[in-house]
Amino acid sequence: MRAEPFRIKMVEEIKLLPREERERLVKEAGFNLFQLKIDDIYIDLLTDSGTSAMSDEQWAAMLMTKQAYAGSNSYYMLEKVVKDIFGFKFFVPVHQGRGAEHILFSNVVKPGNIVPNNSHFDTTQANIKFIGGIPRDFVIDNTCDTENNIPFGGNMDIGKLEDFVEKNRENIPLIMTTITNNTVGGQPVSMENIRKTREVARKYSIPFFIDACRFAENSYFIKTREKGYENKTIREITKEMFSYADGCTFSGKKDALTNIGGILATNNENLFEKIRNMLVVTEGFPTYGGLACRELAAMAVGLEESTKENYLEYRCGQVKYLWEKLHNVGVPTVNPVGGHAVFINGKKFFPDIPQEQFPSQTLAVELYIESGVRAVELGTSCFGEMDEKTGRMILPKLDLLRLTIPRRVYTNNHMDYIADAVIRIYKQRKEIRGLRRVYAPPLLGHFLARFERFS
Ligand code: P70
Repeated sequence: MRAEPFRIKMVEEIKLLPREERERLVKEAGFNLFQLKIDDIYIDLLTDSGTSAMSDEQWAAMLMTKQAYAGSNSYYMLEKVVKDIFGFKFFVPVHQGRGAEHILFSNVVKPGNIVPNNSHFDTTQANIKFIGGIPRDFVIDNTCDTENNIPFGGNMDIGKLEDFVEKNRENIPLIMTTITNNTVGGQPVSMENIRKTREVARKYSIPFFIDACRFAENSYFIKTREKGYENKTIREITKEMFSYADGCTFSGKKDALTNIGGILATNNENLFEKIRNMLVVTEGFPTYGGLACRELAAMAVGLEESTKENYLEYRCGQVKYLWEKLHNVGVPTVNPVGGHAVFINGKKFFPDIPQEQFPSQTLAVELYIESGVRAVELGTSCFGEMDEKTGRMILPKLDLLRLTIPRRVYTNNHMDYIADAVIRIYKQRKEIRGLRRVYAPPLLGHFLARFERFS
């Protein structure tokens, strides 16, 4: 592996609190790590969203752009790169991914409509439900067995999708695909699968949108894992991927290497008009879309940087470095490694903790106490739903802990520290007890949930 394709120009101090402090703080936080303060965290692996280190060129562009309510030059910088990378006819900037989701779904989804996706992520799911729609996942079956080692574990099950679409055509306003598939371990989606999803959408005249948060990492996996793409550039791959879609939602907080921002794009002029009209009411004028102009500039430059192959090789290489350290000693990781994070299978890590007792959330709590590292649960707390009739929880298939690696922020020494801490907990796993959830709001409950420890 090559070393990082950058030098470090500015650093930020991080501190490791004493273990007793960490014990006290996590208890006070209701064993929910979203409630901790950043100063109480040594290494923050909660998310790769909005946590990237920006480049000197991004900071320079932020300073140089002119702030304007209408017609800012950073909008035109962004327009150029968005046209080049995504290729859709129309787009608007939005404050972040969920802003795009809310505007898109408000204009195309009616109460009772069903939206198929390979896997909806939490905000996508919530925004569909918020307006009375029903999100349905069609990810391939065997990806849920985290030992399957399939190169494109994020793929849509095309057969199941087509069966479902055939029976429910009238009730499906759009089909989506999420690249990479965050819910199932950041696994990529193949070009072939995107093309076949498009074919189903075309056959039944349904619009097809891509949730493009991690499009650059997905393109890198296509280049390195899919036959026929090894000699294509990332931009060529990206262009082909988006050529199959009618539009996209995009959170710039991930692959565009910014701290805030997103876009909503479409080829449909009528839809675009509705989007723009709503944008003016809920986000802002179309040349700033809820962002300061400097943030548009950072996103424009970040998008250029995100598609450089040496950057992606470093980025995906660092995630793989951490994954190998854990996988090689038998920690039950999701395999093969995905794009933005190493995922650990909580149910396999703690075989004695029942899923109702939140094994991955338990691991997140233990990891913070052990090492000051904050990871995030993507499992029973994040995706589990309450069955209103029985009052019992509907358990999701997967219960994962995500060690999410911010872009260009931590070194491989940090990765070594994280791996050592996880391995120490793995060795003591028999002694660890699970959690009981005592509070959770109905939508996106994991952000504000509170837990108690079984003693
Ligand atoms: C993450 C964050 C955001 C996201 C996404 C996909 C595939 C849309 C969005 C919304 C959310 C998160 C989760 C746990 C902890 C902190 C943050 N994903 N589609 O980390 O985008 O956040 O810009 O509204 O992954 O995966 P936005």
